[in-house]
Amino acid sequence: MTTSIKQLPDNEQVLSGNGACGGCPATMALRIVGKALGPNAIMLLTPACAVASMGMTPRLGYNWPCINITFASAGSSASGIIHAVEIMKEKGRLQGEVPTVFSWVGDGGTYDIGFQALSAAAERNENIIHFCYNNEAYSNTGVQRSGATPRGTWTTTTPTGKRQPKKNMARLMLEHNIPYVATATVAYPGDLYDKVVKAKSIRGMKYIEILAPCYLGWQFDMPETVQMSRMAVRSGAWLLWEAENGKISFNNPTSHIISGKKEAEPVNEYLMKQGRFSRLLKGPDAAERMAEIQGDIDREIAFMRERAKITI
Ligand SMILES: Cc1ncc(C[n+]2csc(CCOP(=O)(O)OP(=O)(O)O)c2C)c(N)n1
Ligand code: SF4
Ligand SMILES: [Mg+2]
Repeated sequence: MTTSIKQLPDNEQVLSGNGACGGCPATMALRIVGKALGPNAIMLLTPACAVASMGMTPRLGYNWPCINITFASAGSSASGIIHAVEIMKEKGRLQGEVPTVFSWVGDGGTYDIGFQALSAAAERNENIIHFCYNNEAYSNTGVQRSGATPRGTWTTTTPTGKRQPKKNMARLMLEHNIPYVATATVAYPGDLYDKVVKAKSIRGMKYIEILAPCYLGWQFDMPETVQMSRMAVRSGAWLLWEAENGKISFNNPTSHIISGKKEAEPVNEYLMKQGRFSRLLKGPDAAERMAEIQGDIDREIAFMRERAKITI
């Protein structure tokens, strides 16, 4: 049974007065992650909105020891920290439980700039959790395209809409044969919470990616953040799944789409709600480009349906 929002614990690791935009989906997700991890954790951050949001020393918006590192080095820095704390524990220089070491990194820092170190940490099966909060762009620097930006999206570096499909980072992490990979999003907080609790209990490398619809980059009204997250899942543009030791299972409502019990909603309504697609959808080739986006989604659903049958 998925934990309900009412059952989430009261502890808060994200403090009030931090500098995130009101209603920021990444911060919303971090609150839930904090409830699952608790206070005994060390957080690593690469340059991103999450860093700009945390405030200026000596004030801090997050209730953990936080380390700001370079864009490229989340995987290697987190590896160093977990080795250090585990050795301290071994030598009796650390009392109590070894803290959870986790990276909180955007899609730019995960898909693109930090990929090499992350892939290497996964191959070494380091005992860390890498979270990617995916707002599908480099938001903190004014919305540039990333490897996570879907086809058709306007960004400042794709003014006529990105021509290429996004890559599937969670699937790439799965192919590293690590013990746990999961996807989540803010409209399903219990699902995210349960996945983080599970990840915390597993030794080795864990990767959790959270779709975070950012009103600023996606250009919709901020109160619709959760609705946008829900529409992404219902249209199949974002699939909720997890893989323990390579075995994939799907979570509701994605499981109904994968099993064929329910059809994914057509993507049009989801796209039309977002200003980042508006130029595209008003153009002369709108129907063709919308069909391309729908094609990307249908292909991914079909692929995951088949991929889930393979256990490595
Ligand atoms: C090597 C390097 N290149 C570029 C930058 C500038 N920069 C700071 S934050 C940022 C965007 C980060 O994007 P993402 O990781 O997706 O996080 P988001 O801003 O969307 O939260 C960029 C490009 C940097 N700090 N270091
Ligand atoms: S720009 Fe988007 S991701 Fe960044 S703080 Fe604002 S709402 Fe959050
Ligand atoms: Mg981003």
